[in-house]
Amino acid sequence: MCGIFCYLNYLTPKTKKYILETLLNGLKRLEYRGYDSAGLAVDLCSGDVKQTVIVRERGKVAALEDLVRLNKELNMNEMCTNHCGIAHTRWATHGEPAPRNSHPHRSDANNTFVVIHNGIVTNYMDIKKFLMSKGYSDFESETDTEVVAKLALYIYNEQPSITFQKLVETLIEMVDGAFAFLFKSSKFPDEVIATRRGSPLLVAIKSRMEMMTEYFPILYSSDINAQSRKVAQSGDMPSGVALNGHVPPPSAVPSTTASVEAGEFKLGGMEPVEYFFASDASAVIEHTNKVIYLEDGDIAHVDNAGGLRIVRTKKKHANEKEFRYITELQLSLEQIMKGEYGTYMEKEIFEQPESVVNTMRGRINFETGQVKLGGLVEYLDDIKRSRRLIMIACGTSYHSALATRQILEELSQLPVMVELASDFLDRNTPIFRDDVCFFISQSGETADSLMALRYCKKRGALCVGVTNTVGSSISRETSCGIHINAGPEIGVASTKAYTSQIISLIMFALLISADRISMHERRKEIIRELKTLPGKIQKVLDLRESLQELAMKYYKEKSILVMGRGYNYATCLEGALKIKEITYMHSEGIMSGELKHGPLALVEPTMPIIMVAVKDSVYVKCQNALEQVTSRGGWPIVICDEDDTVLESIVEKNRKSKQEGAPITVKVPKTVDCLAGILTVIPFQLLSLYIAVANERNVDCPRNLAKSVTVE
Ligand code: UD2
Ligand code: GLU
Ligand code: MG
Repeated sequence: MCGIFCYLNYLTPKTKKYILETLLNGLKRLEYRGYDSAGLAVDLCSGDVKQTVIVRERGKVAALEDLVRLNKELNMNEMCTNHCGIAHTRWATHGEPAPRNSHPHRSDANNTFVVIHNGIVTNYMDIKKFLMSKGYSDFESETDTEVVAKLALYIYNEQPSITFQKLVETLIEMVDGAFAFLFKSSKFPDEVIATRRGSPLLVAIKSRMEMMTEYFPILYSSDINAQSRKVAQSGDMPSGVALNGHVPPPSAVPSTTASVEAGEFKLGGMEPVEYFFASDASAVIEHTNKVIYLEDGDIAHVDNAGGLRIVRTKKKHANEKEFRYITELQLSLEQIMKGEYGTYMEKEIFEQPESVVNTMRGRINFETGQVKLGGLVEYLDDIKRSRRLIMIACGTSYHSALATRQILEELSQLPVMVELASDFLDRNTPIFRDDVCFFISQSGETADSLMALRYCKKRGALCVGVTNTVGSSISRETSCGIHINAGPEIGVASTKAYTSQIISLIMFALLISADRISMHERRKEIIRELKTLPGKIQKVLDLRESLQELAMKYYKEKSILVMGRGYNYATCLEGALKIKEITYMHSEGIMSGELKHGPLALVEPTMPIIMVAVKDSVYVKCQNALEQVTSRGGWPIVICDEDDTVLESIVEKNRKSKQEGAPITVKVPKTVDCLAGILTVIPFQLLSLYIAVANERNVDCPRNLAKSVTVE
């Protein structure tokens, strides 16, 4: 994830100072989307040929701002009548945070093509090899993005008469993965092309002219040529927005500023106009409230006459919408920052269908069942030869280790230890050269985990990192590892990083067992389920209203007990941790096999209890635990499979009259045992959020806690 911002002024003279400030402010609004480095590209407007200048810096936007101020090439007073500037704030997936890896990336030393990117190009290695074979070898970064800039130049050099739009159309056909791209080129001065597949992007329009239409028509490149011929022949130009034979939507009012020329929809024409491209509306709202949200496959082009058009290669299906809405934003900046969500935590919870895909992107081939973790390739044989695996972490990351321990044992056939970093160090735990130690940390800076890492390294163990932060201490100090690529997590209570950590560790388990014939069916089943996981996560998120109801039932309570076992024991601990962290309510995750050894004494009709039980190998035991609880007057809520009726009837049987009407179950989609924890933890993420909101807690910054615990 990252922030993309572009400012384009056409026939609206602005100083370079204004342009740079606009770009930097836009980036600051998007900083929550990525903040390990930033960069921008602007043109020198005084010469005959516009020269593009790139400025990039590691760290936050403020660091870039300082560097811009010191830049001798940039003349702050220079007037630019027409200009296109692009800017980026990064959250690295490929290549450590460093100026050379920051965006914009360029095609060559002349900055002929510059590009900014949000997402992951999964076939960048193949593209790189191809480009190298064609003599394009001056790569300056380790990113997946740079190949795209070089590919643009390659396509241009092959067909020097190609249009900018055709060039980008050709290029994106060659790129796999997810992206939002912005292209700028000295071959096409004052123009910009924006396109997306899987990453968000919008274009905002600021014009003196009143825009009467709510619709912006789409052009199809497959029929642009045919249409131009037709218009030329007939000689009379349609006056409305009926383009290329497309019938405008019923209530469309012809726009006063839109004109149709040779089959192209133009906005602006010879009128002054300013455009903004951005990853989200927070960056543009201070300039204009007219926004078009681009969709996957859209290519938005602002040409050097200030015209905007949105082109798609071809129509995919007959009833495809042939226009984009021009949305009038009515939101305040504060509202937009977090999108439709009240807090970052909520946003991050709801991002999970997307973040889990990013974790798997380019790593699982769902057709062949192959799993590839680029970061572990060289060490895989060493790992397979090891004597045991030790997972060391703190807090939520520790729970992700617990959640995956069983599948790791099953698939690797190695003993797996799970350790809290602080306790591991307290014990001076014996570590040997043939141990493989995993250090799991969202930030990659967790002090206890980092110290445990140094301890293990000194003793000769192979150290493997699992972190969300490229360039972090754990990422750098481990020999190898997996970046979980969940995107930046701002809320102090970890949510999407947890589910992505689990997926990363499961991918590792799949990888290490790839050549075991006996595991074949099991692996296949897990891979099949990983594919359907995003949809199932969405289904759990759709339960939000009933969880809100549940929160209203519980928010005044003093304590909540959470019980489960097997794969779902980790969910209980993580669920209870979420409740503690942000609601300040006492909560305890209880291994239900331990009930008789103490916790059962807590059970009484007024004690809030949540039990987790899905149909896996411990289901019958969970059923027994539920009987034990209900027979002592306990009246738990059960998180279970969607087709489960048995557990419900057990609770129902013991229902007291005063409990009439209250919900009994939270039903989640069925999946394979080792992935169920991802689906069962989400109700707890939501429940704790709603309880915290009901108690007016500061959800994103709970008292006494910090996002990244860099002190002992
Ligand atoms: C990586 C690289 C990419 C390219 C590609 C080759 C990064 C961030 N990504 O993407 O540039 O070389 O592989 O296919 O540069 N690592 C640690 N500790 C950690 C996490 C990762 O040492 O905690 C190492 C890992 O061993 C690898 C590199 O960092 O050398 C990148 O790991 P990754 O998970 O981003 O790997 P991949 O294949 O997705
Ligand atoms: N994959 C690109 C990089 O690592 C873009 C990451 C982002 O979306 O910020 O540079
Ligand atoms: Mg490393």
